[in-house]
Amino acid sequence: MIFVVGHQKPDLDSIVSAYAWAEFLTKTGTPATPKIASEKVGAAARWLFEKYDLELPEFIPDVSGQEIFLVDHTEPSQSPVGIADAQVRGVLDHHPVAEGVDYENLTVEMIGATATLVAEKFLKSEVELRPALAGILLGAILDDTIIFRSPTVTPRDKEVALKLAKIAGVKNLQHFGVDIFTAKSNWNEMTEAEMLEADAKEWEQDDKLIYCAAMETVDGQALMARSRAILEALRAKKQHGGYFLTLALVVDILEQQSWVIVEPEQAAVVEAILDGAVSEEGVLAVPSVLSRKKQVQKPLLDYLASH
Ligand SMILES: [Mn+2]
Repeated sequence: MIFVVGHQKPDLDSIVSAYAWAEFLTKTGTPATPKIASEKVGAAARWLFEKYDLELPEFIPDVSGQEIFLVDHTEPSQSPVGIADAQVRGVLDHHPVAEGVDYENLTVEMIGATATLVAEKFLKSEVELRPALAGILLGAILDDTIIFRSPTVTPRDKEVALKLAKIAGVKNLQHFGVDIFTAKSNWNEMTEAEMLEADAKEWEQDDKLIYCAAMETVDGQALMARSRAILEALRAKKQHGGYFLTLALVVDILEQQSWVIVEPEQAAVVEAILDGAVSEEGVLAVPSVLSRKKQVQKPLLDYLASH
């Protein structure tokens, strides 16, 4: 039995790709079971699987001694616990391959979602792609590409998405995408401290530790009405976590409008990499910033390396 599993911060792409790829492997003669590398599953995944009446994969606490197939990452630090003692039988991913890994049967393509790769495997084969599976694969593509708005999207993702929509009977991709992001935008159920933990990345440059939370929403105004409380949570996080800088990127995916929330005392660092001035309330509107990786992480670390 092969376990198909994604990374430890399981997003839709990671969970859905594992689910669908395990089905493909099983139907082509290699028994496989999907797993999730975290106990915490986001609201969007719960919503999507429920919509299609599918059962979410179970949590696998440790993959030591198991045969596994990795999806949506290669970075060992993101892999399930026990990865060093597992046999990796293959990889499907759309991120640059991590340095130093040497996995067999590696398929990595720079497209918008791993789910696109998985869907293509079905579409190019004789294996039946049932409507529910097409539905969750489509959902993962729409989520990972921010409904085709992310700079990472390619024509292949769109082409595959249209085919999946036909199979799943989805008439309006935009509406389906908004439904997913609405399911994900359960910020009103969270405290500001919880909001900072939901989708966070940590980076380090010259011993300076940075914490950057991202919050995607379909109602930026409602979320930004809480910016003062978010700023307080950022201050507390910085103090307790020993960070050089803590910041939050709020993205309204419908209006394609973003904001950075940061302590006004740290305005200089943010203003060095993004246009505009941080307000006294610690807010900077950044209309064209949709990608934390490309538009915040890289310029910020480059800036800190040279200052
Ligand atoms: Mn992905």
